[in-house]
Amino acid sequence: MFHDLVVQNAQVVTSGAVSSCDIGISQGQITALGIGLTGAEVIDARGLIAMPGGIDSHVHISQPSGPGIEMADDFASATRAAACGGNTTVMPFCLPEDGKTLREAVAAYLAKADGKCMTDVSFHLIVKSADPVTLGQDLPALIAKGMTSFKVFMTYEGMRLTDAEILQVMDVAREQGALTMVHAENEDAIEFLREKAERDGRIQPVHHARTRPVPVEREATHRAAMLAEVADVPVMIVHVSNGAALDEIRRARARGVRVFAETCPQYITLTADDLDRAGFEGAKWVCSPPPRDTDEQAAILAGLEQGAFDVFSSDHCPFRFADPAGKDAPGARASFRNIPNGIPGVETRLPILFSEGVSKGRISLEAFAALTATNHARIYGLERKGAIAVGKDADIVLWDPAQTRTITQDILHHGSDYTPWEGFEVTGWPVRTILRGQTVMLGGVPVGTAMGQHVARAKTGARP
Ligand code: DUC
Ligand code: ZN
Ligand code: ZN
Repeated sequence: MFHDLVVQNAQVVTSGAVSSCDIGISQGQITALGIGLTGAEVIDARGLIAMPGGIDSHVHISQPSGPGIEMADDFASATRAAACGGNTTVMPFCLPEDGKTLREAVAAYLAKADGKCMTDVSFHLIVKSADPVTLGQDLPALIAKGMTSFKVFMTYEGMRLTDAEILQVMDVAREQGALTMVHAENEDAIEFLREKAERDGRIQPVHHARTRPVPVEREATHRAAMLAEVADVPVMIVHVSNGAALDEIRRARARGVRVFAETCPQYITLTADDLDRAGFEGAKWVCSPPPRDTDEQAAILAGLEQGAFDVFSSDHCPFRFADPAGKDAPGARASFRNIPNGIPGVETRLPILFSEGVSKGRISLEAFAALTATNHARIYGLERKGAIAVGKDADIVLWDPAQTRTITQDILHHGSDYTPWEGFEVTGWPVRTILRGQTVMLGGVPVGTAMGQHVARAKTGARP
């Protein structure tokens, strides 16, 4: 068979194996794996590693973030950065603005993304109200359209649901074949600590981290797993930041609860000390849960090595630093409470895990593929994505495992005006990203058209 495109001589990685072979691609799909394949176009990938294109199943793009606050990325800039960081699919969240239904919000997001994306896109939903229209009409209709996962919050006034409401949402997930994702932090405990801190004049960015300590995440993680046990559904605990929360997940799994776990680059590379930089600088690292300390980093790395995590995502949630519509929001210098939560990271997620995980000998290439692509596809129902296998979309990223780079703002493509990893050195860098057979990044430069599409997903809720 003569293919449209052949990637020759790469070391090809899937979640199950590594082998030296060619990849044959026709009409945007992988049509053969073998030796000596021929095609109209040939990419010589000798010395490179071919991985499934990264799937980042936790990103925030153009999400409403409060009056006067704007995210630093729209769909064009976020997916350009994603493609340059080796990703071929991103999964942003769809959050309804006050007074809008979830279905109206989805229609608005689809319109914002349409024709702008350099990667494929597939939306999760955010359920911030357990009202009858959301539970009885919007969720079933949107799940039927392939948006088969939704996030609920245990923190943030105006977003958080009570335990009773989370159970109701989980029940819909159970009935309809969707997966519930939980942001696990105890809001009442945070507010107790936050009020005390403010009363004492502890208002600097570092107090964001000090008022969201490990126990508030540990307790909420335990509660989320218990609610999933009661509702008899699988659950995804997103952005796990510390060993105690991971232990709660392990304990729940040991008693048979189906708990998936996600962690992110910030929890293996950053600490709360980053929020303690001089003046207002620490606001650059304000995200929730906050980065912890080096012991917790070690616990998360050990979890990655031991296979305790299913997915490694960025939680890309970008704000500009020097901007009153971003980190320097009105009131942000008067209290950490008013600093928008989130950091950019969609472009740096894969190099950080490659470097900290693969290059440092902590995880195998196969585990890297599973953590960055294959498991995201399996858990969230992206049936054509996440593996280099015949019949899958030809979503591939070529890595130079020997290339060392220093991450700096000026090599990145996101809309933020800083990176939390300024000066961070990595070994291993993505050099070409291929989306459905078309190159969208070459040598660090975005190329081609905005060919990204919205991808409907299969029903979810599989056992971990
Ligand atoms: N939770 C997220 O998942 N992302 C950014 C902020 C937050 O609290
Ligand atoms: Zn969250
Ligand atoms: Zn997030």
